[in-house]
Amino acid sequence: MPAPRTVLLTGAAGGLGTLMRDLLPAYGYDLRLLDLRPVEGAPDAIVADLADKDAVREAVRGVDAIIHLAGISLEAPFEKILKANIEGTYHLYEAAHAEGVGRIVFASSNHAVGYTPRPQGADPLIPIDTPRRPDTFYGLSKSFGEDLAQFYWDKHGLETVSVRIGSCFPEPTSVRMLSLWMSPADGARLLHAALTAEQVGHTVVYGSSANTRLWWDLTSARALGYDPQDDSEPYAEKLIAEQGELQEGNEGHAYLGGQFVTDPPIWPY
Ligand code: NAI
Ligand code: 15L
Repeated sequence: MPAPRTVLLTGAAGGLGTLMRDLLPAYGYDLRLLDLRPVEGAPDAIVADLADKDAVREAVRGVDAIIHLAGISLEAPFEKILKANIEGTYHLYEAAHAEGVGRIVFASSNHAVGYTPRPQGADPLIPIDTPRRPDTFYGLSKSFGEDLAQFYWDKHGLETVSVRIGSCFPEPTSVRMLSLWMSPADGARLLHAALTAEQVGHTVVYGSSANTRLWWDLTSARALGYDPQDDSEPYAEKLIAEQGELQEGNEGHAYLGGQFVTDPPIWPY
């Protein structure tokens, strides 16, 4: 696939969208922005709900690829998740197929596999083909998104890289995040690799930096050309002094999904 230039970025007003719309233009992308909410500093951004099939179809028309970040990013009642993440992602894939868009990078999440026990001691890294074990309705919607992506590849030849993002924030803020953190700069590197790698079909990758305390296997991400440059380790001493090490026997520390297993943060809207 030739390097895509015009890329639709959904969820552009969100935390990750804001970070990525600052970083991705340096890779040569011309971004078209979409969100349910106005995008600060971007009066040309498309303000639309993924529920609006016609608006979604119009938004994807003429782009080379899509980075799909929009949706509910925490736990919520199933009905809300159904509309935004499940039906919304379906509308995006239908529109992309109808308009001949070749590739989508889908923001999946560690919460699609959140009930996977976290590796301890000499345990091996979690492989990319570990069975999906969603920890919330939110994680379930990401698991659906990965299946949807596989289906559109098998049925229609529409390519996707599903990125099971760990925690992409300017800095890690918890001891768990020392293992899952993806620096914004590595996030942009990974999205660029996912947009430009040859023949991805439907490829699933984990999305994090090259953390010393990594829990998962980055081989499939590296195979796309991703070469992470950051490591959360410089933050470790301070976070561990403040919060203590993760404890055996604490259910909220036992799984990849952390607190989402026991007491998930709730989508506030
Ligand atoms: P966020 O909640 O800050 O941003 C999501 C954006 O989607 C918001 O601006 C919201 O207005 C928009 N949105 C929600 N429903 C919509 C709809 N029906 N139509 C159009 N826009 C809609 O979330 P964040 O952190 O920026 O995450 C972006 C994506 O990455 C999400 O899909 C999230 O599930 C995924 N992700 C993020 C991680 C992270 O560490 N930030 C970790 C794992 C996954
Ligand atoms: C996610 O999937 C969320 O969207 C993000 O806000 C973080 O909570 C992240 O996972 C995480 O597990 O740290």
